[in-house]
Amino acid sequence: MAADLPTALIGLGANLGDAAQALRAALRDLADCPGCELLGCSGLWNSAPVDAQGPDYCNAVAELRCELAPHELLRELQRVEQRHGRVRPRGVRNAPRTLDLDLLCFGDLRLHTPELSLPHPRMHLRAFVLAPLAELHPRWHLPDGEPIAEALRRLRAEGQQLRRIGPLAP
Ligand code: PH2
Ligand code: MG
Ligand code: MG
Repeated sequence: MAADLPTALIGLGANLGDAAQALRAALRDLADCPGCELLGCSGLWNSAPVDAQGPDYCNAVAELRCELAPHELLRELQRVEQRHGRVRPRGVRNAPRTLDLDLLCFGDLRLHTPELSLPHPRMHLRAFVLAPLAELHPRWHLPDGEPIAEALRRLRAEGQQLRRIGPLAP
């Protein structure tokens, strides 16, 4: 696959059933998505729910090289979520889920459509996104220019708790 294609960052999360197993299986599914090549992934993180109810989450971040357009990739992510039994109860915000795959960034693209905003508009507020992302890209800067390590310090100081529990990839 051409090396100059954009890379997409995907946030993986789950807090129902065997969440760690779901994230491992989802990583294989991402590697198998048409037009996508898995470049790398973070470890597996355990995190308290942020702005949500239910059990603790498992979270991770994966990086894909991608021939698809952003909306095509979004559709692939939704297909994988559905294959993992994702349901979206009406009227419940951030309901517990068997698998959540969020498109965080697609190269440097900035996009605002009803289905998809890029970069993900809440990623700078979430240590469960930034901690795994910092493993992959420790010198990464948030879209507003803040270094990822500083953003992470800020979120941890605000009380967001998470810990690395092991590798995601075999
Ligand atoms: N996802 C949410 C809301 N809250 N909290 C944690 N710890 N991890 C998540 O993946 C998560 C969350 C909405 O998608
Ligand atoms: Mg999410
Ligand atoms: Mg989602």
